[in-house]
Amino acid sequence: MIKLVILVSCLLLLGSREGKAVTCPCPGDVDIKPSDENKPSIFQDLTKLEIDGVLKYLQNDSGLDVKLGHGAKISDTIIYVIEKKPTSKDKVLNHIDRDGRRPVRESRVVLATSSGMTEYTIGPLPKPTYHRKIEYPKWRKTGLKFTDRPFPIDSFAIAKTIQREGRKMKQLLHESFNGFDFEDDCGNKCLTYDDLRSKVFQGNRLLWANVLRVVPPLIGSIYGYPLPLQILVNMTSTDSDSWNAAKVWYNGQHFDSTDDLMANYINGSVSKIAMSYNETDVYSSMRRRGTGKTRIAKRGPDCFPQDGRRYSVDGHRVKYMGWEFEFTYRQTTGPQLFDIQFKKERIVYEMSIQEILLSYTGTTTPYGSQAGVFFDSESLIGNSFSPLSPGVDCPKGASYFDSSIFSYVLSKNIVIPNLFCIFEYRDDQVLKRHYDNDFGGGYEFYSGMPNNALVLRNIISSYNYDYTISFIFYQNGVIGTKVSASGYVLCEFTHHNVPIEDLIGFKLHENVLSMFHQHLFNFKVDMDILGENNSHETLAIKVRPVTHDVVNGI
Ligand SMILES: *[C@@H]1O[C@H](CO)[C@@H](O)[C@H](O)[C@H]1NC(C)=O
Ligand SMILES: *[C@@H]1O[C@H](CO)[C@@H](O)[C@H](O)[C@H]1NC(C)=O
Ligand SMILES: *[C@@H]1O[C@H](CO)[C@@H](O)[C@H](O)[C@H]1NC(C)=O
Ligand SMILES: *[C@@H]1O[C@H](CO)[C@@H](O)[C@H](O)[C@H]1NC(C)=O
Ligand SMILES: *[C@@H]1O[C@H](CO)[C@@H](O)[C@H](O)[C@H]1NC(C)=O
Ligand SMILES: [Cu+2]
Repeated sequence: MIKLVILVSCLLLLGSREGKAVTCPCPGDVDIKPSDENKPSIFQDLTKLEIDGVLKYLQNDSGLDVKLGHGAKISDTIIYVIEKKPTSKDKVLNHIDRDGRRPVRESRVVLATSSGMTEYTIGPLPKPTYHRKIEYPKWRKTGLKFTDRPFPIDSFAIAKTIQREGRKMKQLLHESFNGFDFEDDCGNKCLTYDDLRSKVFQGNRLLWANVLRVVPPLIGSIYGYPLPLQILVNMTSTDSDSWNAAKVWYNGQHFDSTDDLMANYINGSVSKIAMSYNETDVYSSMRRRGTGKTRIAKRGPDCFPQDGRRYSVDGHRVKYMGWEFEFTYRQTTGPQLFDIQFKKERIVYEMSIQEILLSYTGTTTPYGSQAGVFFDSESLIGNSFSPLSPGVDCPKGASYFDSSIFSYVLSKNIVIPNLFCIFEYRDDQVLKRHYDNDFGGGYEFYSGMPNNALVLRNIISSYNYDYTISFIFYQNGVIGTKVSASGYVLCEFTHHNVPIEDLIGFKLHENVLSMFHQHLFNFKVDMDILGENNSHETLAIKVRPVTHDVVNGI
């Protein structure tokens, strides 16, 4: 997790672009029909028009007193989620398979208020006239209180609190970290922080912030420059101006407040540290190191359609060889596929990401050792989008698709260019083959089939991480899902004298420890093979004696 300021500047950049499929400079046509904003398909998430309709209703007709944008205070009611309310599968199938009534499109809206999180159904779309509060399920005894609210909503207030606390420590910061500080005019000596997750402890809403150096130039990342300073932000009050540091950890010592730390620092009862900073010794995986490996500058191989694309896209519906499916993008969970058919038979009703989680363990710092499990859905997977870069994220010849989504940071709908890409590629291995060897240097027959497949790709950039998610459709009816992780690891400060066997993580630089962690990706797959009545069977293997006709092995 990192200061939201960075995220917002990207959003603004992206928000200004609009358009549909981006074509590429490759030979051949691609049959793409843009989707009609006025006629979204039954599976499609909210269109721009529908998000605007819900926003207008919330602001002007609902009486819910929502506040929009940066002006909103923590105690105000703000909009966290506006997405399509899932339509029940029965109703969808009744409409698409049995010509039944088209279900009403409604939205699911989550508001963050000073008393907690509340959820509403707002409809009908695109011009809502009603809202219904959704009651909590019976198993949940209480609603989600203020202290339970997702901390990414409060990123600005957290940043302000840290800056406020940081100012009180200016002398310590300058002496310990070569003049780096949290001031607005910090120039090229600025501090920032990352945070992993908030936790509620004895009714208090708390978050450890790990102080980092911003290292110019920002090619690469701040994540790898942790300092021996961490701040426990107390976010319990509904008035963020009263948020403060409930604990401060400095160079291995704990203090109850910034004032406490500073009083002890000034009278000399604190063990100090002075971290040197060498501007030319900047380490980052995103910087080119050394000279190129090839003697002649030649480009690597590429993959592109030889005779034009073999798929077509109508709105959000893709057709490729025997395949047909629909894709959409949801604010809370990101990419979703529906109605996946092979040879005109539906085999999957829905396939989607539901959660991406991380479990962290560090060594000795409070942030690292208390990190625990972080759920990406808390900052909304769909809002952690990443436009795809043609030729890098997807091969030459891919088709790109934009999508609109509600941004809780800006309280408005934004259009994300190149959110999805589609391309056909050739895997390096054959799909099937046989060489019927006659063992005399010849063969009876050979047959082989190259493995061409269609890929629908989307990349989730959740703060420091980038998850490339691919849905792959093979010629033999197999569907593959593939996720790969890139980006930066989160790091904590480590003393150079900690023995290597005591480190829970990998040492990347003298005082930099990349914490041990695991990534877990949770997909939903609703398979409908030969109808909707699926069954599940487990086959256990048992040993039973069998008498063979052969005698003594003859
Ligand atoms: C809500 O109503 C006000 C005043 O009637 C109007 O200025 C504003 O544009 C409306 N908001 C939206 C989102 O339509
Ligand atoms: C956090 O703040 C709340 C309310 O402002 C206060 O009651 C509580 O004592 C604080 N907790 C800690 C650990 O300082
Ligand atoms: C320094 O100040 C702190 C806080 O006022 C106090 O607890 C501590 O005893 C002082 N130490 C010395 C060496 O004066
Ligand atoms: C700073 O780092 C560079 C590159 O590693 C090195 O050549 C130089 O000697 C360092 N300067 C100091 C003052 O340590
Ligand atoms: C599926 O199961 C339901 C409930 O058991 C049953 O009523 C229905 O006839 C079944 N449908 C098919 C196609 O087997
Ligand atoms: Cu990782």
